[in-house]
Amino acid sequence: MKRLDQVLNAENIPAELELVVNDVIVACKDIAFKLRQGDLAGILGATEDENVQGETQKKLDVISNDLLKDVLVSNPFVRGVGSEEEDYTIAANADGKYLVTFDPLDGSSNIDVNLSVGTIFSILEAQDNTPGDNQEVFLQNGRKQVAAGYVLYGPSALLVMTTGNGVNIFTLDTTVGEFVLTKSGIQIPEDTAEFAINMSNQRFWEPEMKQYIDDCLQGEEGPLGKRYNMRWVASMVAEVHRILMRGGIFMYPYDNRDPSKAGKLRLMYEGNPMSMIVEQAGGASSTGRMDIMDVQPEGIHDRVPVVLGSKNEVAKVVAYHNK
Ligand code: AHM
Ligand code: MG
Repeated sequence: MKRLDQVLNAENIPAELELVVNDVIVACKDIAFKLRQGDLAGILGATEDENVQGETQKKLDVISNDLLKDVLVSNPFVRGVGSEEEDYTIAANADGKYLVTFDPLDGSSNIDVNLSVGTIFSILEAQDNTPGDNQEVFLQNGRKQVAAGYVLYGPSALLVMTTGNGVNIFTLDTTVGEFVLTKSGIQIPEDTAEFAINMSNQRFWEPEMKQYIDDCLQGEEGPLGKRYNMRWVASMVAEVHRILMRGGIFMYPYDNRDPSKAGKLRLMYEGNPMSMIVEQAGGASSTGRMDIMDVQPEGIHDRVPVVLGSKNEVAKVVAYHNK
């Protein structure tokens, strides 16, 4: 079976990029190990701090963030890092070419109940000499990503990633501590009858999204003409992975709970990397009105409405928004 480095070599990506990916993975393996230890390692529970998003940080949010940050800022090819858990972007090496953004532990409300969580990462190239502690250098749209991926810490730890040459899945072989290729050329089925959305926010959605879900709930008798099933893991990594494996549509739409936040998920740490993976697997990814990867970020922590998954179902949601 092929190891991650062998697969990346075959994709002919620059050696420096490979070394950056490698460091992300070194940190993820450590996170995977700590998650396995769980309560035995004293890592569960919350801290007393809030992150820049106004969310209480879990101990493991902080530990995972530090692991990724520490390994990446000492990589000579990294200009800077941006994290969901950091107020500002952090400078690494002035000569470094790559910018890494990450959500160190996505779905962190699942940590203390022993359910799936994940790490999401995105890699961009610096376009000029701006240092990494200036967020401007990061503010590129998702089409500029040179690599994106996630590690799903589930029953097995899986690395799912793309460098723009399709999507590969690697499984962590815990007997040797290496990710080995277990699936390649992933293709998301174009049609689906399975949606994932947090229905408790329904009253805060825009009318277009309300209408689509109302129509799904009407099943065979409704305008969409099929019976839908629903899933909600509250862990985007797990939802996206389910969609890669068997199709589906995942939505965290715009809602007006807080008018300053255009949805819950963040463009640079969640929206863009997941969109690159989904598109590379033949799926689609939209805000409901435009492709997520065409959204121009204005700030490192920008939020974005997310509708992604099976191509034909995403097209239906977009059509509701265009009506
Ligand atoms: P997080 O990055 O703080 O963990 O938040 C993102 C997560 C996603 O993984 C998931 O889709 C969503 O938040 C769940 O939200 P909710 O708690 O509203 O169900
Ligand atoms: Mg997240």
